[in-house]
Amino acid sequence: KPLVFSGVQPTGNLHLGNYLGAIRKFVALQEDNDCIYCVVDLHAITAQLVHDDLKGQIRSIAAAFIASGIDPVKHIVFNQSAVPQHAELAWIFNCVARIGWMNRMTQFKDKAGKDRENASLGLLAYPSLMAADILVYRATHVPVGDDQKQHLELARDIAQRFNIDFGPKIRETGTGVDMIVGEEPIHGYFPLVEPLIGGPAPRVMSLKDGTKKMSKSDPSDLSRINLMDDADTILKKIRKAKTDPDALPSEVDGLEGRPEAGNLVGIYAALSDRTKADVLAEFGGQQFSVFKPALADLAVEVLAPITTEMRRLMDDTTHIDAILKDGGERARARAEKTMNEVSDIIGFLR
Ligand code: AQP
Repeated sequence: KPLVFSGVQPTGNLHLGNYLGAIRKFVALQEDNDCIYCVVDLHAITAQLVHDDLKGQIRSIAAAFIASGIDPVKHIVFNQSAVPQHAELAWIFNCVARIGWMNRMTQFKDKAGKDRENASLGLLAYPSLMAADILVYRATHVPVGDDQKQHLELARDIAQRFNIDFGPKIRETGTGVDMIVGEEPIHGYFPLVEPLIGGPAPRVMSLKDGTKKMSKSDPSDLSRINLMDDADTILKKIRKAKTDPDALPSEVDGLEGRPEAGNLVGIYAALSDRTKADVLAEFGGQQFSVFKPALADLAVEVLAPITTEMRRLMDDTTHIDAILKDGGERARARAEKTMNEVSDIIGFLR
């Protein structure tokens, strides 16, 4: 079975973008794949070192995974810091990757802001740790939102560079797979990961500005729908969402140049497992005064059972803690095997 890996940072309340862009895909992929889902707490300290209740945040992301339908027995759910091999492989990847590659990352530019010299070194090296998260399991498929595409391309670059630099040694140890890089067949240890991005809302945009992604760190809570929002709050946020004065078009082309309208239609389509064209066939010609309440009802219908289950799991965290402990042990056993092989390929004496 293909091996799927993905992670979510415990950096605040999960929102509809995290759910549609990531968690819902995690759930769907369980059927045909071997899945590892991680709460990436080492990533959480890159932009901000001190967090009020990091342990609580870690548990709440794990609770969101379970409440959304991830099976922690058939698959693996754990937190990153419980498996030290992620940081160990990231160090090696820091030596494989080039500073120029990191400097080009748009997420680094956005998060570092104008005062780049003052950003943490961890924020710059974030994609190196992300590559290690995936490749320490030699995972091949990574479901993420569209905003992570550039980081996954970098993970491929790192894997390729490692495979080329250690080509002959990999051949000697015989642990790798054959692959074609350009014209040259390379016997490579690390697979080249495939991003799984797609659907009608690969990037869910802010409710206040259709050109900005919905984000946990947006200071306006009205810009996003949180997984823990109650029905009244969801209704209020969708009612207040920015739109233009025109009715909805009947065809997808008519959404061109109307980012807010396109976003709401995309959200509706994703929540109802339909295409945008399908949604417009139903709502084309209608005003937002009709479409917005329908969207709010749908969002409440999909999110309410998840919210209720998350609250129940967070009331007594014994169950979540047991899941994370068990997942951490199973993940560590796999990661250890990779690190032993990588150390051997590099030539460390252990
Ligand atoms: N707006 C979005 N639309 C679609 N997918 C999204 N994701 C995040 N925002 C959107 C996807 O959610 C997964 C987990 O994200 P994360 O918490 O690890 O990192 P992030 O991308 O930094 O999330 P936020 O909400 O935007 O947090 P801040 O504000 O802290 O930067 C990833 O798969 C991501 O693609």
